[in-house]
Amino acid sequence: MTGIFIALGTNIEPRYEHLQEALRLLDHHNDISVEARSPIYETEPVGYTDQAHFLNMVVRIETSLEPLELLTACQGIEQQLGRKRSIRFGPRTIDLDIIMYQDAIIQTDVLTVPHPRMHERAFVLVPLKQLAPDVSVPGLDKTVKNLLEVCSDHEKKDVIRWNKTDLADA
Ligand code: A4P
Ligand code: MG
Repeated sequence: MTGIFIALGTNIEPRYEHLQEALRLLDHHNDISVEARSPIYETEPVGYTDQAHFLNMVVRIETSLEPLELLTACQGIEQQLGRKRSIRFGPRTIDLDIIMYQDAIIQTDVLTVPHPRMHERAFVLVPLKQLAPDVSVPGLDKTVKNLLEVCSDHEKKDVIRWNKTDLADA
């Protein structure tokens, strides 16, 4: 069984509170329970680089929701946290991406699973490896560990373990 994984990202303060609130809302959803959470990482922005550093993490959930229903639930939580969409890849209070949904391979206008950019993103693979190093990514037939091995050192060095105590330095 592959598992169902959601990646969380935020780069608008208070970042830690945004993560906590998103986790709380996910776990309080009637049809979702958060089973495991990765450590939190502070990461350099990828894609649109002229923006603040992110906090990223990954959780494994259990849910009775179908993938599209789960997407709607995630978007509802993004809305509750005041997410405004302006620049693609730009600043966000919270982004909830469905990384994998069991062995499903989904390609529709609104949902692509596994997430189409997960395999090249250290800010997803590093936390995901903490939860599921040996899970094979559907459609790629490579494990999370293998994908991370071919990720550039440059990308990996931009993903640094973050602790709540680091708030003192903020
Ligand atoms: N969508 C399709 N597949 C999925 C999926 N598996 N999970 C659609 C969630 N959504 C999915 O997303 C745009 C559309 O993608 C949604 O309407 C949904 O139907 P969005 O969240 O509205 O916009 P976005 O996040 O700006 O776009 P996207 O494509 O999700 O961006 P990414 O790839 O998530 O990149 N750098 C660091 N260090 N850390 C980050 O977390 N995140 C991004 C966003 C860029 N750079 C980053 C980070
Ligand atoms: Mg997104």
